[in-house]
Amino acid sequence: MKKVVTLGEIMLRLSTPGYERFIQADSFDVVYGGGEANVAVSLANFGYDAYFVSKLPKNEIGQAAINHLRRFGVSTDYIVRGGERVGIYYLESGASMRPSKVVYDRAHSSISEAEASDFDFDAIFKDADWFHFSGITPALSEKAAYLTEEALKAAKKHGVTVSVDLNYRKNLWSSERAKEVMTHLMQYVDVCIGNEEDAEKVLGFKPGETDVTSGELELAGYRNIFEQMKERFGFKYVISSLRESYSASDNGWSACAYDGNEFYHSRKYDIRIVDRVGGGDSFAAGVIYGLLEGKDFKDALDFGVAASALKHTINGDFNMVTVSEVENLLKGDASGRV
Ligand code: KDG
Repeated sequence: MKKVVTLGEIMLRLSTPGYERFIQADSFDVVYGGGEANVAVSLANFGYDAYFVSKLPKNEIGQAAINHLRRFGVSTDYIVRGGERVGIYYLESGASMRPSKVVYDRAHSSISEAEASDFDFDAIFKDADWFHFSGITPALSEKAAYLTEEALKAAKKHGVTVSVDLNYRKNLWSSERAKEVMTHLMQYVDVCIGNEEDAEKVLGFKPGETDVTSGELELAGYRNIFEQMKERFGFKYVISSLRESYSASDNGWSACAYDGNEFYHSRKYDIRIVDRVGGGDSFAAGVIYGLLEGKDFKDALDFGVAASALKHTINGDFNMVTVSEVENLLKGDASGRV
């Protein structure tokens, strides 16, 4: 079985019930989530040995986060216990023309203050097939950025394929700081994944105008920057998800990718969103699965988009769908509402 490793932070997610506003809610719904943990959950559901590497405090909330990961099949053997706290994020889900809101309370979380020496990266990567990280972890603190680079060095030393989800988070760092840190980390990356704003905010590559022209996305700008990114960083594949927002809850969902030779725009789905958080993570996980299964990059992209279209129908950060559910969607009507 393929062994995939992700590194990052899992947080307690407190969301207002239904579509209530923060100032209106009398209670919160509880789940756990975090970009790289969400990727691990998807990959565990696809049947891989998915390991999530992190640090969580030795208290019941830390244990609850671990239990939550285990419940969905993620291996937690490399999670180190200690430090002060589990990070929290508050979510108010948007609807129609009202966008979602996120408030972070994650300063001094255990992983943001972890030392590289807390982890035995050689043991973690020696038999791994894939390592995935995202722009969220290096944004947490200087220590977390250092830890991420140490993990990347070890992954490369052991010949592990590396993917990144650029995942720009404006509440964690400025675009200038993101560029400084992430540009340096790109030397370790084989597969670069992002969304419409990530390439610009994190690496300084703007796809140009991406507005909707006569119902069609303008894709020439993506091909252009993908060529430049591949040239500059030597990525094997450059990939972006593409969201056409009809409203906060109705979206077109597709992706595009470049392998140095061909540029491909995936199938598109029109989705009515139940919960969009983790949509990008489920997409990254689907692409990773497709590539690890030896699919052509276009099929891997279609698999990622379909997996992610399904995620948008599931409440919470995690994508609990199986390979056959994704394949069934791929066999069905690609233009149908999910
Ligand atoms: O991609 C989804 C993440 O944004 C969500 O799980 C919370 O990890 C999170 C973050 O840092 O925003």
